Amino acid sequence: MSDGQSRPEHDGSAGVRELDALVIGAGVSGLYALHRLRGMGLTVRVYDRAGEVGGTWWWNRYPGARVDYPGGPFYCYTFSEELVRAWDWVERQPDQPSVLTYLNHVADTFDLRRDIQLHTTVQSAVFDEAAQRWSVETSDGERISAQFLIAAVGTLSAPNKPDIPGLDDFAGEVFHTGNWPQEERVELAGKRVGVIGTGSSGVQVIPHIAREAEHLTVFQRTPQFALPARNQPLDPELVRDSKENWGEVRRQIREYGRPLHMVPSTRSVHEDSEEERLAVFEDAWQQGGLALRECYRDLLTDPVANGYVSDFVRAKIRETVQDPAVAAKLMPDYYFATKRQVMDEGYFETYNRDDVTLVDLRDEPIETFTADGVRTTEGEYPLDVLVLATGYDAITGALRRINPVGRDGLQLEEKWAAGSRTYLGLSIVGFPNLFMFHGPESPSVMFHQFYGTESQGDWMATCIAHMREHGLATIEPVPEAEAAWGAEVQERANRTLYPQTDSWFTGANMPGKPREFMVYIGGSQYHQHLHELAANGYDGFVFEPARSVAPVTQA
Ligand code: N01
Repeated sequence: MSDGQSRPEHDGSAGVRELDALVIGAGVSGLYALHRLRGMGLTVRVYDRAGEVGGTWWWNRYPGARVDYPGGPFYCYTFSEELVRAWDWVERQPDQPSVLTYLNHVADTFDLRRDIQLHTTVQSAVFDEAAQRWSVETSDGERISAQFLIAAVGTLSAPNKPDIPGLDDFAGEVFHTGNWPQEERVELAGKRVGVIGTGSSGVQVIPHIAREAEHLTVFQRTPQFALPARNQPLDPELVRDSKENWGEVRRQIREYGRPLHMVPSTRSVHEDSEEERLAVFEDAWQQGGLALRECYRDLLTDPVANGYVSDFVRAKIRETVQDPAVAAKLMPDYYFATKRQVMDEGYFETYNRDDVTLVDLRDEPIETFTADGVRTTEGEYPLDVLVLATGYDAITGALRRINPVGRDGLQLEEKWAAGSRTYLGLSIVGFPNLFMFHGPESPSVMFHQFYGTESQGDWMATCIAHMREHGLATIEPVPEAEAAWGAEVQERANRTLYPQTDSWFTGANMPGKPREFMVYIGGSQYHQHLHELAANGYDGFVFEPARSVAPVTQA
């Protein structure tokens, strides 16, 4: 394709499959990339180690897994009115089986499966400078040469298995929420179950396990400001109106990154008296979902404002949990909402059960696992089953584990050793023709996931079309653009309280990971900027024509 022509898929002489674009991952982004790029005549193939399409929604099938954000009826691709009309969500926060069914429906609607290879892991990817293409090898020994390497690897797909002494000696069953058994049902009745982790996954799974197990012990390191999700059936009128006015709904998603009924307030907490403030908080609490985070404009920027809402939530936890000693262990002390907001359905009530024990690891750290359970500094907890709800090496982990090798043998691990460096969270200096969906320094997890995917995928498609039209073989950002982008991302984050909290947004959940804020705050501006950049000649990128012609710099 470097000469503007697609090559045939197979180069028979060398036994190497030739593609225009190789996509890693068959989740939300990978499916869109395939649909979009194949639609413009490229040869595209998607590889995924999972047994089905769906990405995170295939792996995370633990009891209680559901969209923990009021997405409905908008937890979907937005680009196709036909697709929107053909699908009906029934709940505001669809459960995992529904989302997986939806993604399978998308794969069928656009006939995607014929270009998706499942049960196949991309093991290595090396940029071949002479060929101006990526050389890729998969777990089944296939070799592929692709002009473009598209990482649709997911932001929360590289599970974090903590390094706890003795964990491998534990004789019971161990499950990670992000790698839950696919075929068989996990039988918990009559068993003593331990859960480590109280993030979104832990908070979702804990009430379900408590109802099923003989006894549940929760090992908590950081208490959470979990908010009531208040999931509910969707209002049929809202669904009908949305479908009829999809253009307008899509505009709102593009502008706000979320459904319109969740637009943040423009009011400061300091404009209200204490009584008014508490009434606003109470109203938002009753609405559920993210309403509390959005009810004043300064909750995430002003420590005093954040203190007010933090106190409000702590009081709610105290009201809900009957035993004051247990409630005390559940008091969060970081800035409210500066970890990814957790939504709950009966989480705090779970601690009122006689068959649930809460262990505060700050008071009694784990010494070791044994064959029979866990030993902390204060005692022994016998277990039959352990659930690790310990999260992910987020945003950068999945691509770092593949560790692509760019120009001059530069490994991504080395490039990102001191922190992720990208231009627009899409591309990396030294890694030509590598595009990332939801990479570090993009809005990723802080914007409507499907719209963000479509916007980035459309940008990639437009860029590739531009390259074809002009006979260009490679695209790569220039170092100055990468440095300036990184500075802007940090500067935006530093206007908020987010960087002050240890979270997976900052890499602080993974021992040894460089601390940096990995998300671009200001999603709609990002997407606007992307498309202006494409219209104005790709400022900050350098293109190379096929070998033997001088580079064209557009920085
Ligand atoms: O992971 P987390 P998660 N010893 O990193 C604890 C998305 N999601 O899987 O806070 C003891 O948030 C850790 O403690 P601490 C969503 O974006 C979406 O729950 O680091 N504890 C924390 O309590 C979410 O944010 C949905 O001190 C250890 C927990 O494990 C993201 O995925 C559902 C430990 C990890 O929490 C990740 O959520 C679920 C150790 N060594 C998730 N190591 C839906 O929308 C870690 N912890 C459906």
